[in-house]
Formats: sequence, C-alpha cells, structure tokens
Amino acid sequence: MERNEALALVEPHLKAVRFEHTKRVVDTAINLAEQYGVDKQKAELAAVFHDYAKYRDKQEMQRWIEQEALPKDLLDFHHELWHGPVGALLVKREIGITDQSVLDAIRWHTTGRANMTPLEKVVFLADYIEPGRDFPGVGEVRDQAKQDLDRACWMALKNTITFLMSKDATIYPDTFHAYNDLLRVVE
Ligand code: DGI
Ligand code: FE
Ligand code: FE
Repeated sequence: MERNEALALVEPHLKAVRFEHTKRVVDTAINLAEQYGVDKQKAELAAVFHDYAKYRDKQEMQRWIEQEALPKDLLDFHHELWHGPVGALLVKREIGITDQSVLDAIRWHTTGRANMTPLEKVVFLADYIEPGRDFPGVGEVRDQAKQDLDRACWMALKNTITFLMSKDATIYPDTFHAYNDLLRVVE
C-alpha cells in the first residue's frame, strides 16, 4: 500500500494532533529502519496504523478483548494499553493488512515485549522519540537511537517504567519483560 493511500485510510480515525504525531512516527520509523536494516515498507505501514484504534471507545475495545483471541489480563490494566492489541486486530479486519510482522509491530507498540523483532523495536522507538515528544530524558534516548537500537529501546522502557511508578500506576508485565530482556542484551 502506498504511503498517502495508507495515511488517507487512517486519518478519519484520528484527531488532528494524533494524525500529525502519526506522520512524525512514520518519518522517524523510516529513518530508523534505514539505519538498522529493517524493511522500510513494513516500518512505514506499521507506523501509519500504529495508533489506528486510539480513539475507539473503551466499551468497544473491551468487547473486542473479551470476544477475540486477545489476552484477557489487559482488562486489569489501564485502558490506554488496549489500543495496540485492538488496533492490530482492527487493522487486519477493516484495512485488510495481513502481514503478521506488521500487525505485531502495531500490537506491541505501547508495552513492548520480550524478544521484540527489529521491526517491533523500530516502531516502538519511533513512537517514543518522534520530534514532537518532550518526555523527560527523551533527548538522551534520541541520541542513543543513532548508536544502538536495543539500548535506546531499553532507555525508553526504563523512562516509562520510572514515570509510571512515580505516579503509582500499574505496569503491564510485558513492559517489564521487554526491559529485562533488553537489559541482558545491552549490559
Ligand atoms: O499512543 P501514544 O500516546 O502515541 O503512545 P503509547 O502507545 O506509547 O501511549 C500509551 C501510554 O500508555 C504511555 O505514554 C504510557 C501509558 N502506559 C500506561 N500503562 C503502561 C503504559 N505504557 C507502558 N509501556 N506500559 C504500561 O504498563
Ligand atoms: Fe499508541
Ligand atoms: Fe503513537
């Protein structure tokens, strides 16, 4: 699917600010893919649709999780986490994307997971470092992204975990699994 065609399909599902974020994630993901030898077309496609389900209402996402083969424990965690797995499902059903590697990159873009593929890392990291982001510490992650994909993902996970813990928020186990897995790789 051509980039502008894909963007035209996602745009009606997003608010304007989210669509602008999506376009920056696409540019960032393509650059990372180029740098790290990841398929650029897959990175582009996954980035375009990564937030596809961001604005589905909570009840609808809950229904998809209950009805489809998605982990039920998602329902015990913040609904902010649901748009990745539900997005992957809906992008398959509604857009017709069948490439499992692309669907997985969408699925895991928020939480990460252990043993992420390079494509999953590229989309996860692009979402975190796109130029519109201003999380504390994002500058260091951007610098690291020029050197080491694993270390940059690990830093992003560490920042997110630290941030969530500072707010006494729950942390989805796959986020810890991603952090632990990458720590073994980078240390
Ligand atoms: O959808 P975006 O805003 O572009 O980015 P995202 O999909 O990474 O956002 C989801 C937010 O979810 C992120 O800023 C932090 C929050 N969050 C809540 N619980 C968890 C979590 N993020 C992770 N990684 N793990 C959690 O358990
Ligand atoms: Fe997201
Ligand atoms: Fe995003």
